[in-house]
Amino acid sequence: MSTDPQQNIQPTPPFDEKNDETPAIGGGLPVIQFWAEHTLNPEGPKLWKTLFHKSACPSCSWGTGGQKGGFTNEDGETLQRCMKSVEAISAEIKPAVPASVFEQRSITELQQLNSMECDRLGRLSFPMILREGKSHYERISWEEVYQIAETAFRKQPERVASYSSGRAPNEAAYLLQLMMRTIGSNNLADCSDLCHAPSTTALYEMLGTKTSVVSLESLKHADCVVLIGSNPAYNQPRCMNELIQIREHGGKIIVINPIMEIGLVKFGSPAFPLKSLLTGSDISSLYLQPIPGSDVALLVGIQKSLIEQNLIKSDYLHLLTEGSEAVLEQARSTPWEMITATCSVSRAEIEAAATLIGTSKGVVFGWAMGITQHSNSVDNVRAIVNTALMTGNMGKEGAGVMPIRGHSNVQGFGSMGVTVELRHEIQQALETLLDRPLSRVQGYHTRHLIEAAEAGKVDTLLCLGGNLYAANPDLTQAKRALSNIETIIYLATKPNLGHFHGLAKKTTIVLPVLNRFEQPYKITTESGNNFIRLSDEGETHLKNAELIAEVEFLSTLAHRLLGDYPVDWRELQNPKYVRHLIAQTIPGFEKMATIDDTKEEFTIGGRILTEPGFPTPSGKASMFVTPLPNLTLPDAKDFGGSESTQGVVLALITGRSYSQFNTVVYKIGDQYRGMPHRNCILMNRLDAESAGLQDHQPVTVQGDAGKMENVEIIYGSIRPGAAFMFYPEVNAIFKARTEERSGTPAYKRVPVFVHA
Ligand SMILES: Nc1nc2c(c(=O)[nH]1)N[C@H]1C(S)=C(S)[C@@H](COP(=O)(O)OP(=O)(O)OC[C@H]3O[C@@H](n4cnc5c(=O)[nH]c(N)nc54)[C@H](O)[C@@H]3O)O[C@H]1N2
Ligand SMILES: Nc1nc2c(c(=O)[nH]1)N[C@H]1C(S)=C(S)[C@@H](COP(=O)(O)OP(=O)(O)OC[C@H]3O[C@@H](n4cnc5c(=O)[nH]c(N)nc54)[C@H](O)[C@@H]3O)O[C@H]1N2
Ligand code: SF4
Ligand SMILES: [Mo]
Repeated sequence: MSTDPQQNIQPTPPFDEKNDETPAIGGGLPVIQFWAEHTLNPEGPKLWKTLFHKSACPSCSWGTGGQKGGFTNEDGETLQRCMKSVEAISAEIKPAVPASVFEQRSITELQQLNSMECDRLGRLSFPMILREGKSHYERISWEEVYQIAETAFRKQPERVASYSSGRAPNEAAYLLQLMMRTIGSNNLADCSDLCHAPSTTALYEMLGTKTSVVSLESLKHADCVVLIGSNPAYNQPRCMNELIQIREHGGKIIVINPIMEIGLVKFGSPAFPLKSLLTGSDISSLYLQPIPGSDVALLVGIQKSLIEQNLIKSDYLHLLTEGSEAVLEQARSTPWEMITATCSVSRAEIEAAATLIGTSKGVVFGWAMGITQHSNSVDNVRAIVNTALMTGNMGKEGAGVMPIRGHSNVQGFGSMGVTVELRHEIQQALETLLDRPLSRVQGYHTRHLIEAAEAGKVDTLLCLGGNLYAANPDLTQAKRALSNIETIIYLATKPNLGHFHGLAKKTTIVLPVLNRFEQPYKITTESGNNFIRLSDEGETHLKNAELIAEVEFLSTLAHRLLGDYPVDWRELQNPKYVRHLIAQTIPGFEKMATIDDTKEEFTIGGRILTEPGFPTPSGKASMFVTPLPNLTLPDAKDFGGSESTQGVVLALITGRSYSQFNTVVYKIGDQYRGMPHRNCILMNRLDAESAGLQDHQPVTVQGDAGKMENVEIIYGSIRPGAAFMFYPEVNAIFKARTEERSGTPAYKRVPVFVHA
């Protein structure tokens, strides 16, 4: 390992096997090619118009666009629009699905479509219904939609539920929870339950806040970033610009990830065409590749080394935290052998990471699904926060903890109260607004919703976007659960697997909605960096279509159910009035009341911590001991394999390809991991060879709920013992093991048996 501070500490990450297909850098020219293909073709003008529209990028939570223009980030910097945004917009400006598709194709035929084929059908443009016993979706009038919805929502409140996905605006999110809570239901399941819920849980109990404490501006001041279980080169590409600049200023990036993601080693960014695009900029200074699910061990190792190197900020801990002694004692007393045996990263590498963290002026810790989608995910987040606190990296510029969020408004949904863990202050404010106590019955998060539905406890489900069916583990169970619900109403922009497989017992309705940049009025969204963006009015390219704004649908339904009491639901058809209620009831959102006049986009009050102190009752942060996980895998015979079956049991990571957005696949392959199609498994050569398997061989991947056949082995830069496959397809083969407190499934450590 190099000790020159300007150099990468390693020449290459430990497991960096390239295959024939993998490029030398992430990003780079293919990105420009993609832009050219999309903007120079016949849809080009429509695409440019949307890119320049003053609206927030619909894709990821990093946040781009809004009032300062489609290419501007929250720091006012331009050229901040990435090709993932183009990919998402391009999918939205497609023509409508011809009515004949639903007239001619039965539900059985529609069920043959894969994710990409569903999306490519086009935009939904009229309301439709699949009636009990019928074989086809048929067109339905809005009046009948409302009649059915009204009847369905008049069931016992505990038997009514919603699920949502973070693309709709804040105003729709707020209305959804207000309507649900007013009718007496707390069943507000949300995609964040499958995503960053463990971050929310741990951050709230430790720091008294539920989101990132770092603003984009503050991130720029960091001289070290620890990026754990997050792949922004694929999923938040503009975050890469920040990492590039931090490196250029002499800062360090530590990546912790079982897969060597090429874009996290070197990334060519179009924002820096001369210095970065072609050759790529260095990203990782140090790349650690632990066993999936072992991050707590690695972080405790870093803590141990910080203690040994005398790099702990004892005064800070004494003044600003509670519980540090037990945490330090755990690190001191955990033997190195146990740490390195659990995470399989060498002591030297762990010590190198600790030195960088402990000697930097400001460290930001960023993480995503590699941390949250584990059965010990809350401990994972706790261990990150503990490490940040021990080194005094909280409550100052250029330091802190930064969960890197998912959908473009998923954080907004949480802020608006779409959660089963409502903050006490918001509950009280809502009770004052509604002039009645809210129900105290514990609501269903997403996994509890599936279990309750399976047990026949749910009559009505409203899905505000998303794909509840395909996002869940064990698709057979998901299908069965949804088929026990009497009425399901989907609000969506595009058809997806859920509309054809997630069918209700009696009535399934699919309603076409306007997307982010087509709304007839201004709407707001919240980025992962706690910044509120205002999107201008827009229009849809779909002529004679019956698209509805989510806000209009929800307020109309609420008005039919509840009339003018306790709020005038009809007036809430205008999002401007919803913003007044938000300002009145959600802490930190006071500026929402005037945003229509001022057009001032803003950072939510109380979220960014740049001064010592925490928004907890004591003003101190709480630290918690994080037990090391026990990471055994089942035996081949537990999967029904015989002694003679050639195969290997691995910890399977399930996640995103370069060309998909969650359950929606845009392109078949993953060019940066060298995986040519969807039915591949990325494996380390050593694992394959140990089982007598080889590159490109078709194998069976067996989970505890099913198997996938003819899966092609692809050798790649993944550590031994781990493998990687694409979701949502792989969700067919494993059952949900979830983290207890947050309910988030362990999608990143799925035991599988890979055999010939
Ligand atoms: N283009 C695009 N953008 C997206 C999305 C998309 O699908 N497409 N999805 C959005 C959503 S909802 C979300 S939540 C985010 C997801 O963004 P990410 O969390 O970045 O995405 P994932 O592919 O799930 O996995 C992240 C990384 O975790 C690593 N990992 C897996 N297991 C472990 C582990 O045990 N420890 C460590 N340290 N690392 C591990 C994987 O190798 C992978 O590189 O992106 C958002 N943005
Ligand atoms: N195995 C495995 N499973 C996973 C994950 C994993 O890493 N591995 N990740 C999990 C994570 S992090 C998440 S967040 C979930 C994602 O779960 P979801 O959020 O439920 O799924 P999406 O695929 O994002 O939903 C896509 C659909 O949203 C609809 N949509 C898009 N834009 C709009 C809009 O503006 N308004 C409305 N009303 N609808 C819209 C479209 O119909 C589109 O088909 O999946 C989870 N499942
Ligand atoms: S990084 Fe995310 S928010 Fe920014 S342009 Fe790309 S997809 Fe949109
Ligand atoms: Mo997510």
